[in-house]
Amino acid sequence: MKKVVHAACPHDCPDGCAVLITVEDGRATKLQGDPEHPITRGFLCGKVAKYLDRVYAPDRVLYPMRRVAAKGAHGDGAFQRVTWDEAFNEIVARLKQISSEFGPEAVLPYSYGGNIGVLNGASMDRRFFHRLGASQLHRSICSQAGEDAIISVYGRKMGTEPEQFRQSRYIIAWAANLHGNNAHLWPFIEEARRQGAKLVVIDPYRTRTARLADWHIPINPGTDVALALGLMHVIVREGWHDTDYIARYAEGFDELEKRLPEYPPERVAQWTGIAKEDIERLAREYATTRPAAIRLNYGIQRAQNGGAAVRAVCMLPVITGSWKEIGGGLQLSVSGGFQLDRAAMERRDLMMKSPLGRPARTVNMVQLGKALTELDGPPIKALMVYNSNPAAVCPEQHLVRRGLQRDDLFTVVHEQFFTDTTDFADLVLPATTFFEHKDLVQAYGHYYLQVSQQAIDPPGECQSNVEFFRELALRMGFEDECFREPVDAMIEAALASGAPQLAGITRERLENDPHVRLNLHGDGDSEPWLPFANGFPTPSGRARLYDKDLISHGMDPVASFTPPEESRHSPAGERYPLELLARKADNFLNSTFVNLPTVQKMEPHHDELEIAREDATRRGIADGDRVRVFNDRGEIFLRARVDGAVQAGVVGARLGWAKLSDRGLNINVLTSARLTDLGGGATFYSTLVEVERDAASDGGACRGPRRATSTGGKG
Ligand SMILES: Nc1nc2c(c(=O)[nH]1)N[C@H]1C(S)=C(S)[C@@H](COP(=O)(O)OP(=O)(O)OC[C@H]3O[C@@H](n4cnc5c(=O)[nH]c(N)nc54)[C@H](O)[C@@H]3O)O[C@H]1N2
Ligand SMILES: Nc1nc2c(c(=O)[nH]1)N[C@H]1C(S)=C(S)[C@@H](COP(=O)(O)OP(=O)(O)OC[C@H]3O[C@@H](n4cnc5c(=O)[nH]c(N)nc54)[C@H](O)[C@@H]3O)O[C@H]1N2
Ligand code: SF4
Ligand SMILES: [Mo]
Repeated sequence: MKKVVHAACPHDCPDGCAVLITVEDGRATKLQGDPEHPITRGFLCGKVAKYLDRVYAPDRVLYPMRRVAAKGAHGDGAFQRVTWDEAFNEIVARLKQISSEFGPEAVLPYSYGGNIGVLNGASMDRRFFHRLGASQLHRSICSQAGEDAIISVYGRKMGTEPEQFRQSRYIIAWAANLHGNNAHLWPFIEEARRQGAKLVVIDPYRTRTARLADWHIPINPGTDVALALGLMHVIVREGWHDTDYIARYAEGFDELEKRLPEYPPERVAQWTGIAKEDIERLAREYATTRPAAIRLNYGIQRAQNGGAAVRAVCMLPVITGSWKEIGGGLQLSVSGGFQLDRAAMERRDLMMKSPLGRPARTVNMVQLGKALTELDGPPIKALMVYNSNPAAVCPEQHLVRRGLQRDDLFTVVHEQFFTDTTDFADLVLPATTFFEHKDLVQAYGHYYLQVSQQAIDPPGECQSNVEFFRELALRMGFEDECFREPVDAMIEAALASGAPQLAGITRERLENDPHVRLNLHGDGDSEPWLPFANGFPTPSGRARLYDKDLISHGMDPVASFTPPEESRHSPAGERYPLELLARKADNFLNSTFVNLPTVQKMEPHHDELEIAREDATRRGIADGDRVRVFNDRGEIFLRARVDGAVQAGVVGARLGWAKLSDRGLNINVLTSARLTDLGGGATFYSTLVEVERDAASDGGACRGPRRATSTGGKG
């Protein structure tokens, strides 16, 4: 028996790929990108192309496991296999006891982007925690500053569709690592370039995209607000702005104009490290080559001033009127186009039925370390982790680990692999991959909606997030009907929001046609869609160049440049003079895929610190030396790669699993839990460090990638 199943990749990636899985006798034997999907166009990224290795990995979690060794211990002998029944009984007993002794807010869910499927990302889990009265998690670790900022200017997270980049004549990839993080936009850009378009990359790191671009502009980290305001300074000074579009569709242009004299190119050059002539040229080319599109990505908003940065960049296509043109505008996230019924999925109203009878308090996920060690109010006594690997991805790793190490903390981790976080779990529960469950999948980089079909049976005793939280709710005695809602009914409910974008899009239709574009024009028209050609979904119908609500956040209601506290422009720069780009790896997905040998081979430089020659020479560091990278929060050891992809003053390193790194710690030992100006987001890219040659290592080379020891998932 051979069949081809249509699935959709639910990993946290803008591309939302359509995946064809070949199944023979119940076993997946091949996968490929759907050639007919308008964005996937027949290819998958390198890591997901190797997905059979992940699904059938020998070290997958296949059965519920209970810790029998001290917290922190992993490998053989750390866990013992238990039945699902035993696991559920223990969880129910502990949650009930903790809720009655400390109140339900002593329970904290912790999830993020492991699976961004509509159901497995946020549905039954949220219902469960809302009904319980658990603390709410502010899911801010990735994009909150940028999301709040784009909404502040445009009213909704929408932008240029990827297909339209082929019509652009000037493309700026602004903090957008296209080859690494957004590979399916690249063919559209190549198509544009064949017709004469120019590609400009603004990134402190020389990504592969930067190397292939027509112009790479390395910018000092955290100074994009100044650059965007400087560009607007030149554009308005030269009269290249679109006065008609601004008059109709923007508010606050007068206030913006008053800011601009503070950002002449000479001054912006000092902050950004970009020559003033280049600022003039970029402004001229961007404003006068039409249509011009900006692919802005979230890298820009992981700086302390990230909210202001995204606001300022989002203003550019407003003042040039670029939103009127096919192939113009900007894309950050387009997820606001989908308008699914999230309220029906998440059921926040259930908090009123919890013992609290009110909305529970909110804990910021970026500050997990603090929450586990020194929170005001009820202490966190139970932590339920799924779709996330906080021991690797969270900043202030030492504090996070100290919290996770607490013996009085009951930690449950629902996972596919024995990650850094399962090293601290009391119970590890086996989770399905997207091959093994059904879901509805949207995207944040295009406007197509997909039903992802289940291709194979779950291996071992794996359960999806939906089924795990459904059963847990029933065993807790929650009687509400929503906990019995079948998966198909949930998909139908998500689609039944009544939004015009979803008119005529039913579950049946999605099951038969895997290439359904949202009804963007509201009338089924498949023409290119210009989201903001005729105004913005704000109360006034205009883009907010001035947003008075920002004042209550202590922000400039327009946008102005304040250097991050950890940057070379701040006093802290004297002690720790190097700005660390604590980046994602091009072939991993945050901390996912890191443990797979075939994927490790694609990422041979993962344990390196990239450093400019002059910074290395000044410190007596040669290529290949083992170096200590440190600040007040801690130290890690990496291998120096001199003349990597960074300019002087900046060093770069990659995110991976802590336990596969030297001394069992990764770069998040060095990053801070300081929050962004807007949205309470993470500031991974506002990190100062110093680097020194590690004399102790003379003769001994740094260890290469290691494999996690199997914890005997097969029991
Ligand atoms: N291969 C791969 N793909 C991924 C991921 C992954 O880990 N690996 N992660 C996924 C996730 S969770 C996300 S959120 C998306 C989005 O991914 P992004 O948020 O776009 O990814 P980053 O790589 O963090 O940032 C993009 C670029 O911004 C640059 N940058 C850093 N600081 C600054 C700055 O101050 N100014 C400017 N101009 N640029 C700066 C970085 O050097 C980087 O090249 O990618 C997704 N796709
Ligand atoms: N230094 C530094 N730190 C960063 C970043 C950075 O650029 N630099 N990026 C940040 C960003 S943008 C993000 S989004 C976060 C990402 O942080 P996380 O959302 O924690 O993402 P991952 O590290 O990919 O871990 C996701 C985990 O979910 C598991 N998983 C996958 N599917 C399922 C499922 O269906 N069910 C269950 N139960 N589990 C599943 C995977 O096996 C994986 O271990 O990291 C942040 N941390
Ligand atoms: S991770 Fe992104 S590029 Fe790779 S298959 Fe999934 S959606 Fe496509
Ligand atoms: Mo992210």
